[in-house]
Amino acid sequence: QEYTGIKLQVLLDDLRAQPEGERDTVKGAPVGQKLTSAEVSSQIGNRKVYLVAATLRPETMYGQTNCYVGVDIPYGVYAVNDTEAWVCTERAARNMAFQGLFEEKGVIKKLATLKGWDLVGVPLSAPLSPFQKVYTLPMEGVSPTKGTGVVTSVPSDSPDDYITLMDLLKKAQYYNVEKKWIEPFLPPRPIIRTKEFGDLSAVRAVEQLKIQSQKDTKQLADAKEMVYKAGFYHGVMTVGEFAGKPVQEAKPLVRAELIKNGQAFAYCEPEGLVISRSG
Ligand code: ZZB
Repeated sequence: QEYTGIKLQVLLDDLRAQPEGERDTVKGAPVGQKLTSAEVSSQIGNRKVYLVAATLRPETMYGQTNCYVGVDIPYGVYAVNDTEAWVCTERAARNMAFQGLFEEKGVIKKLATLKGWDLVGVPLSAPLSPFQKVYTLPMEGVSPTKGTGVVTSVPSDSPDDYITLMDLLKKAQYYNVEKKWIEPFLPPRPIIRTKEFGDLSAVRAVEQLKIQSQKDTKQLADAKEMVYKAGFYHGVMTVGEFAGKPVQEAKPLVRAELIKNGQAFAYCEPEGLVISRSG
């Protein structure tokens, strides 16, 4: 499976500038506290820190509104070199090391360990997103054994991403998230038009299949497949540099552009080899 690894930069200065009171508003999870703690900071040094998300749909990066992590999933902060560190699962870091993405081939250098909870509320800069700052949010369905364990969210074209945002907003207290991390990014802005679902494929599919929450996993899997197919075979870009082009044409072009700009990289997942090392 060839993914595109998307680099979402942690806005460390913004995080540090947040007043203590504001950082503590999420019960049980002081926002980003761990990432900016003295202990972790000393390990990270002057490196820029990125959450890295694996996607099959680089052409949808124009619609990013947030990033998702699994709250109980263990993540590591891995040194890429002296200037960058990436946040992902250990399993992904090992794959990356063998794919030559880190300074020393086959070697991983872990700077810190975090739980997904430690990342919730962390502000990010996402490439091609119309928003300057997006936030890290919790999602129940994030798999620790797929991709990097970090998922970038495109609610216009991913039913899972859309319904999770709705869930979080409806039950902000239960999920321990701030509405201000969600409300400014809704409703989703259209980025791709399909003949099946019109301008906001994910929203239409969620309505059509009467999906109520992230717990409707069966219907969500169906919706994902329908929206994938519609986007791939009949999607036309309505925003960005390749507006007017079919998705099939835009996909490799957006990918190449992101990689050229240092905002993404090729990341492969050895199929059928994902069973042995979970978490
Ligand atoms: C952005 C995006 C935009 C995605 C979209 C989908 C869609 P697959 O086919 O099952 O491999 N994803 C990546 N990693 C994980 C994970 N660890 N746990 C849960 N979900 C994950 O699916 C790959 C897609 O699943 C990725 O592409 C990512 O979401 C998510 F408009 O990234 B995608 C109709 C789907 N649309």
